[in-house]
Amino acid sequence: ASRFVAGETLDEAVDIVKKLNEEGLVVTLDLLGESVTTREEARQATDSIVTIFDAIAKNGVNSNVSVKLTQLGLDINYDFCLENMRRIAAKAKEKNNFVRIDMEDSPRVQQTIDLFKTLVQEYGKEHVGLVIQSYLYRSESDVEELGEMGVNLRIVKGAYKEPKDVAFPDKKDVDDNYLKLVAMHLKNGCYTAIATHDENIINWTKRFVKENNIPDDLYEFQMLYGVRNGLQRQLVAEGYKVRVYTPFGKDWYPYFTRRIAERPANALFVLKSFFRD
Ligand code: FMN
Repeated sequence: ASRFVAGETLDEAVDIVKKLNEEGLVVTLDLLGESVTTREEARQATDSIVTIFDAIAKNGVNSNVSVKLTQLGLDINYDFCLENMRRIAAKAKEKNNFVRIDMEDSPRVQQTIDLFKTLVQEYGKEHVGLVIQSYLYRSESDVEELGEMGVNLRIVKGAYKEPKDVAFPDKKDVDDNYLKLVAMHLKNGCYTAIATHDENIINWTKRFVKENNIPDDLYEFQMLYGVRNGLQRQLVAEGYKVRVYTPFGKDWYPYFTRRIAERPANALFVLKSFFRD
């Protein structure tokens, strides 16, 4: 397996989940793939994702699943995508597990939120969660509204190239908004995943939960597989819950491209991974 991807097959990925679990980390598995253009591809992705929940249950590993709606046909047809997501959410519920919908680029945000709300009504907030990006101006009002529903959110900075009429162009504003969104959601008593490798934000969160007596079962840290491995394990040693976002599969290109955009030094690791098997 390469530095950022846990193999091409579900079996390889499950083996990696076992190893991560042994180190005290929990996992969210992600079948690589996005922006599909045919119903056939979207149906296949849906079938494969349903199978992930069976493999998690069968192997008794601690993992949930993250998905992207453009992998499930959002760009083809909203109702078709909703039907695919219903199959996935039903499976998550059947296995008493959880599916989180990743957030993609800004033209898809409204549809993603609408679809998510429908799923929460049908399957319950224990089984479906969403991602909110702190670089978007709209996110504060989204978190306010989603907070009233009491849903589980992962807060991220945002990984897509966005125009400045929708997203803060300055890093400082993105970071400030991140803290604001985390504080809002936790104070609303809602489960919050703090997904970042930014130690300033992580340290701020540690202080915030202590000062505000936020219970341990209301939040977790999340990081990407292969990124800041030492920090992931250090947080586990300190007693925090840490979930590793672990992608697997063949369609790794767009995922790698975003990782290189975030940190050009990652390019070397990506290049090296071409020369391994
Ligand atoms: N970015 C998105 O735009 N949508 C996502 O759904 C998303 N999920 C993420 C999940 C995890 C666990 C992590 C750690 C990051 C995720 N990101 C996502 C990427 C972040 O937006 C960001 O680009 C990346 O974490 C680098 O910024 P950092 O300084 O916060 O680590």
